[in-house]
Amino acid sequence: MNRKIYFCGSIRAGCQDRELYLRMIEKLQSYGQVLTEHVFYNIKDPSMDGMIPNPVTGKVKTDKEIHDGDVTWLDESSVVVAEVTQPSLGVGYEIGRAVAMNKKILCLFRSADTDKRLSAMIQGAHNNSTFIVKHYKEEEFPAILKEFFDQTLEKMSHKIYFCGSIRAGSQDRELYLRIIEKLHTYGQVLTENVFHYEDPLLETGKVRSSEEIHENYVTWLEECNVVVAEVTQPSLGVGYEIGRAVNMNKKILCLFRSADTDKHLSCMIQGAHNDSTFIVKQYKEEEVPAILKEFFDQL
Ligand code: 6K6
Repeated sequence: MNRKIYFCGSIRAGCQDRELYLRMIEKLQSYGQVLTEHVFYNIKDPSMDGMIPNPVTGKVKTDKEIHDGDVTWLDESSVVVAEVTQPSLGVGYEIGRAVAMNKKILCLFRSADTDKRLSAMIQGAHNNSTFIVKHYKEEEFPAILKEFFDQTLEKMSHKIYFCGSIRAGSQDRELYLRIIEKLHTYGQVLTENVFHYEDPLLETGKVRSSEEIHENYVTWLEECNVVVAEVTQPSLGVGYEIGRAVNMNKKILCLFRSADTDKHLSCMIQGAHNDSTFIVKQYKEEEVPAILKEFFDQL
């Protein structure tokens, strides 16, 4: 399963719920990979936080390394699940960052186990779709998770065909991989493997003929419902894929970084923009999450 889940729970603010967090993480594992699981397995009390050496390097992480590593995981994840009964600055910070990153968020509060009220900044962010707050008892957790992921799955079930230049120049490969990572929030990216290999001919460990590659990719194009194309580096293959996708009535998003090139976008692409099924966006990389959200929300 490709889905990456970021679980958060209090550490320095109080680790008394650690055993509960571990039981929750275990349940979460049937829905995806829990990126932060080892944090809660390793830490037994808050005084040990920041003092546990890495088993491989023998080094203890600085707070800056912990912060930067966690923010990278947060960015990689598509779903955030936070146990918010024990108020924690770190968890509040993670939730705030996650909202800004357009993640799907589930906050869980055991009102019966505390005399405190949940912060209005969390309770008030509930919107019944991307930000869910649930007051719960532990035995209700499996049903809450099922409902949350069933709804999330429905919204995240797109089959996406991503295209970017390969033989015409693969200098944007790292950018493509970052866009693909963001696309995972919305569904499965059928074509992603080819961009993971520096030499795409070795994608399957064996060299494939152009005919085999063409047939394979046209099959995926038929299967997908959405095409996202990074079109800054002009590529015959990408132009071909977009042309075929139009005839197959796919929803198409073309992304062009005008500030990073002295070329103009082909008028065959720019001129196909119709503000509904064929969208062309001039963009900067930091705008990708918001552009994708707007595009997928309209589908
Ligand atoms: C813990 C276990 C092994 O090494 C550590 C070092 N500490 C942390 N490692 C990773 N994430 C942490 C650490 N301390 C806090 N966090 C993040 O902040 C977690 O993702 C929690 O969700 C959140 C807890 O914040 P505080 O303010 O309660 O500490």
